[in-house]
Amino acid sequence: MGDEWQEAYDYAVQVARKAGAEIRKAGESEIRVMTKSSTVDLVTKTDERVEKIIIGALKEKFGEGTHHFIGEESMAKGEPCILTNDPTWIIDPVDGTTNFVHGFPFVAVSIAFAVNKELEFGVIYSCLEDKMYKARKGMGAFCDEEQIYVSDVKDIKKSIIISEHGTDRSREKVSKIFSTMQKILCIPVHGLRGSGTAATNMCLVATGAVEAFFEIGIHCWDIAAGAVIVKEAGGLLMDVDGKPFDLMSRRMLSANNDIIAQRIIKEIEIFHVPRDDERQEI
Ligand code: LIP
Repeated sequence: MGDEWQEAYDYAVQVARKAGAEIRKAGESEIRVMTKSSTVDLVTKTDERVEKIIIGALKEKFGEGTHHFIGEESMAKGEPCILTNDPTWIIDPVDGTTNFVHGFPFVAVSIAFAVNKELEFGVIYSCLEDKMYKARKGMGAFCDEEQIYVSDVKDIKKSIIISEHGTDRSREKVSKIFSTMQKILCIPVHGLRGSGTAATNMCLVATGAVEAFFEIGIHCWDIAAGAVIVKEAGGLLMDVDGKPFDLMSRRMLSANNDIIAQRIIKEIEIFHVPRDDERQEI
């Protein structure tokens, strides 16, 4: 693809850093909390305001008509979540909203860019840590200009695995999530972790801090940028049943290698979640 999207990539980094500064500033004042799909699926005025800042900056730079936008908060208001062949920005303005509300120090701005349904680049700014992760297809993954690589661990018993419990609190799903976590913990692995933000979790895979992260229930905007960063750091992505990665499926396993990935898949108890691109009741 050459340098066709280099300007967009560089600009996405600038916009992510600006959005992160807005989040830090907002965190110093009263945060007004609202809810979406459940009482624990939180959203704040900051999520909505920062998404408007990001999309506004991108529209100003690249025009209103040609580029499309999939943003978490726009989707929450009922906009269709359909990935077409058009240049498309996939945005989570505040990944880790619950962390943001509680002052738990992992909150990320996640911006990805796809053309012809192929992810071209991803940018994740962990704004409370002030760490800028980025990757462009075929050009490596970086954290603050230092190239990053996944772990070389192949023995699951020497791994740390990340999973999250998400926002669904139905007993059926919670029991499957925790039964899966129990089986993985008792392999045994060195540890189970979760930062509370999928984007940050994927950066932890990409830096080799952990060997894998999987989750059922995330959305395309949580993982699109992280997918590029993990792949460009030498990792791999797949569906939680081992089939090919499907950005809109709301299921994802990212790992440092296939040995670790296949061992985890054996333990995952899968439950249904509607796809991001299925018609949803508003
Ligand atoms: C979060 C995801 C995380 C998931 C949380 C939440 P948000 O995204 O990044 O993986 O477990 O439930 O969905 O809502 O903070 O942007």
